[in-house]
Amino acid sequence: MSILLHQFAPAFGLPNGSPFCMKVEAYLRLAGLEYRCANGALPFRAPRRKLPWIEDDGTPVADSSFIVRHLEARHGNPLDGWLSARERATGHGMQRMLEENTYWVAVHYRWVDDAGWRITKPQFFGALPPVASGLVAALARRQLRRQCLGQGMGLHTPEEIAAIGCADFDALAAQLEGREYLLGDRPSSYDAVALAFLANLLWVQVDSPVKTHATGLPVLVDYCDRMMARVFPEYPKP
Ligand SMILES: N[C@@H](CCC(=O)N[C@@H](CS)C(=O)NCC(=O)O)C(=O)O
Repeated sequence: MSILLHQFAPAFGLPNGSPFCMKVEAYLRLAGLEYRCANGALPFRAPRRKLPWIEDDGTPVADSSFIVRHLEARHGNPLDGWLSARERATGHGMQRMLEENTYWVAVHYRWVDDAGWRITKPQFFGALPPVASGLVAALARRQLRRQCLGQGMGLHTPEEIAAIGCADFDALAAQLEGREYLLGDRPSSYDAVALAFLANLLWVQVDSPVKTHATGLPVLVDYCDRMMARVFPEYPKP
């Protein structure tokens, strides 16, 4: 068995600055699958022009959710077999919220907001030679700004974006209240999603009203800290 995970290089003191890449690596670890990382992959070389993607014994699979479904089908499903249809539905809803909505709040704070961009730019582009770095970073920022507008998040005022993000993390906190893992006392694939998005908010140096709000919710902070210690022990809390 040979699983090769193509992803961005680690950033922000996390295994990945992309929550989608970090989700797949967290899933691989939670599921106990052996894998290797091809860090520093380029999105335009990926099968769907986004990261992550994997090669599983040479078979390419793109998109973090399709990757997880593929791994379950090919290597067994040690994480989600215990879930009821209702629990699965809850996990699915939380995942869609984080990936399709909260993600764009994070894009705003990292790529559009000037203060966030000053932190983000060196993390993602600092390894390139200086002239190329400035140019590539500016082009990427313009693309992300356009995507944020096209998706609709970028059309909101800063206050509205903060309210949207805070509401998502309130919902995640309510779901985690009194639980060790997102859906109960055992981990599921949905914990890979929750961990990736929480760590990419709470453990990243980009400040925002959403991060301040989530930092004030002990249920989120505790979950993030204990899941990071369990899944990525080589990455200490900043
Ligand atoms: N639905 C995809 C989303 C992946 C995604 O948005 N990846 C971003 C990084 S977080 C990317 O590769 N962006 C590069 C680009 O759009 O050029 C998944 O779940 O894998």
